[in-house]
This record gives sequence, C-alpha cells and structure tokens, in this order.
Amino acid sequence: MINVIGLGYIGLPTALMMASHGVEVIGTDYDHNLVSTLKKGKTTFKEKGLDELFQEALKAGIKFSTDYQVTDTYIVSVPTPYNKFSKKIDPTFVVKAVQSVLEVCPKGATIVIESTVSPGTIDKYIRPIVKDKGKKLGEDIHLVHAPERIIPGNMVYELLHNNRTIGADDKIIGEKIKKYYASFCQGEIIITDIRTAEMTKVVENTFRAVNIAFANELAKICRYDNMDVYEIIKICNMHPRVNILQPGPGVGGHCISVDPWFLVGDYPSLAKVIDESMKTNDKMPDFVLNRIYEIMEENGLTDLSRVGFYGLTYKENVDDMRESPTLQMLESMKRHLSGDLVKVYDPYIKTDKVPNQMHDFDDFLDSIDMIVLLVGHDEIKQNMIKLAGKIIFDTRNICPLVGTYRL
Ligand code: SAJ
Repeated sequence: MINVIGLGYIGLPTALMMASHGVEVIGTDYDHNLVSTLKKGKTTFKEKGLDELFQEALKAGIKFSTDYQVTDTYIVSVPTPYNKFSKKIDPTFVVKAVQSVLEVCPKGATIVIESTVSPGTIDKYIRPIVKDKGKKLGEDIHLVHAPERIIPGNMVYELLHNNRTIGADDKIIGEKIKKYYASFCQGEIIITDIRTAEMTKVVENTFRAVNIAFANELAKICRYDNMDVYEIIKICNMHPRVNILQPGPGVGGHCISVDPWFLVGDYPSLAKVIDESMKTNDKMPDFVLNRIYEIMEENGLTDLSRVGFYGLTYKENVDDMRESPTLQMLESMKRHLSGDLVKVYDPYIKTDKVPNQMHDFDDFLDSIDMIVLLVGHDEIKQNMIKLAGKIIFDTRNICPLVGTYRL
C-alpha cells in the first residue's frame, strides 16, 4: 500500500492515478477541510479529466485520512516555497512530512520525495533527520526522489504520457518504485541518483523561465522601437533551429516563477543568466502597468474605474492564482493607492478575492471602457466580438480585432 502525503495539485492526481491503476492508496493531508471534501466525493480544484479520474479511483477503493499510515512506501508531495530574501528553498513542509512518516513507518520503508527540491536538499535536510531518529539509511529507511513534470491544465494526460525521472540511492529500490509509477505512466522512466534527479527538475523549469525572459526582453526592445514582436517571433520560429516562446504579462504559477531562484540562491556568483532572467520576468507586471497608463493617456481616459482586468489566474484555463501577474499588478497599484479602482473579472474565480471583482462577464464589460486581457481563457477567445468598441490592451496576443494594443 502507498501512503501519499500531501493532496494538493500534484499529490492528489498522483494518488488518484495510482489507485485507478490497481495500486492500493491512502491519501493523507493535515488539512481536515480538504480531507473531508475528498471524503464527500468532491475534488478540491478544477482540472481537465480530474473529476472522472477521481470517480475511477473511488471505485478502485482509494481512501483519505489526516493520519499517516503504517506501510512500506510513502510518496511525499508537499509544497516547497522559497525564501523571498535568501532565494533559497524553504524545506519546512518536506522536513515535517518526513519527520511524521518516521514516527510511524516500519523498518525497511521507502520514502519517495515528489516535491520539487533544490539540488542537495535531500542530503542537507532529509538524510540528517533520518539519522537523528537513529535509523540507518539503506537499511531502515530508503530514500527516493521522483519529481513530477505535469503541466496544470493538462495534468491527467501528462501524468499518463510524460517521461519521468527516479533518483534513488539503491538501484533495486529505484526499480521497485518505478513499478508503481509504471502502473500508469506510458512514458520512459529513467533511474538515476538522487542529486541528479533534484537538479534535472529545477533545470527543466529554469530552461523555460530563461526562454520566457528572452521573449519578454524582445517585447520590450520591440516596444521601444515600435516593432511587432509577435510577427518577429513568428518569422524567427520558421528557422529550423529557433523556437522562441511568447512574451506575456509576467510569469506566475508555483514552478517557473519559483524553482529557478533555488539555483540563484545556492550559486549566486555563477547563476547570472538565470538571475537576470528571473528579474526580467518579475518586472513584466510593472511594464504592463506603464503600458496601461500610456494607452489611457493616448485615448484621453483618466478614470481607472473604467478599466477592467480580464483574468486573475496565472495562466489560461486553470483556477490557480498563485504568483499570478494580475495579483502582482494589483499589489503594485495598491502601493500607489489605485489598486482598488480597476474592475477585475475571471470566470474561474467564483468568490471575491480582490476589490471590485465582478462575477458576470456582461456586467463587467458594461462597466468599463478599456479592457486589459491578462489571461487567454477559452471563454474570452470565444467571445472576442463582445469587445468591439472598447479600448483593448491584449498582453497575450489573442485578440484579432483591429486597433487592439499589444505589449
Ligand atoms: N508563459 C509565458 N510565455 C510562454 C509560456 C508561459 O509568459 O511562452 C507564462 C504563463 O503565462 C505562466 C507561466 O509562464 O504565467 C508558467 O506557465 P507554464 O504553462 O509555462 O508552466 P507551469 O508553471 O504551469 O508548469 C511548469 C511546467 N514546466 C515546464 O514546462 C518546463 C510543468 O511541466 C512542470 O511540471 C511545472 O512547471 C512544475 O510543477 O514544475
């Protein structure tokens, strides 16, 4: 039986996937509300295919609890935030979860860390707590790192199809854990050592962050000299070895806006390109704000309450607001005492999270003269025609209407 610890964005789908593929699973989370929601047969966030997967897992007998279970295999999937000042990983949740596992687990148990951790975290924080407990690594406790790669918005498909990495001290233990993942994963599963697995995960997200920063920098250069960045990227990408990503209002989510900082925090004198890239991405919300004021001025619009922000989530078709560029913009406006003036609307966020949030798309449109498209949800793509007549500032390059302002 596998005890999955932490039933959030990664732990829950992983637990459901294993359960629906014949593995006996009990999911544990310390959040009583979350566990009781799951026990009532409801999922805790929206994701394509998740509800169906949940029903299959329930039929297969998955159970949920706030207690750690006595078993031979644990998968720890708890958050790993970063310290905003030191830029280093904050391992508190992982450490606490492993400590709790160590309280109950039998001799010979395997603890799989699935949470993203910076290279060396398991050596620095996890091995010592196992030893402090008087347990011998490789005999009493086996450690594995099996980072995930799934993208919010397409998690269920990617869980089934992506290749995976398993880092283990011991090949035989690696093979044992591989079998659990292979119960559902149709991709290739590579076994390597723990440090390599830690590094690959962070490097993958850093690769994307640096490439998004490049696109964002191009957007700034093109804006400065009045060139069309999207046309330029489109043409460049016709070169067989060029694949530039898209500029946007900033980078949100809990991965690409966080993980690369681990490398900057641990290797400050070496990770220069990464550091600059993260700063470039972090400055995008302010770049967008300046552009809003410019466009307002050009159109003689002075009243911020007639401006509407479309989209609160960090990207399209998800209900996740973590580190969202819109929230960063509102935060920055609050410092200039204008944060609670603009209207805000997002079809995925049904409860009030920010001032002046509206919940009906048509009422939202009626209350504004200028709309800022910050997230490209399918809803807005299908309703573009309703924006005719408004001043439109499109930060995602999704609006085909003539006269639309872009980054
Ligand atoms: N973004 C851009 N321009 C682009 C692509 C993305 O501005 O061309 C922005 C998005 O709008 C969003 C942010 O970047 O604000 C991140 O979105 P994303 O879709 O690129 O990635 P995440 O954070 O949802 O998921 C990433 C994925 N990592 C990679 O693609 C390397 C996913 O595979 C990982 O599992 C996930 O991080 C994670 O958990 O680490």
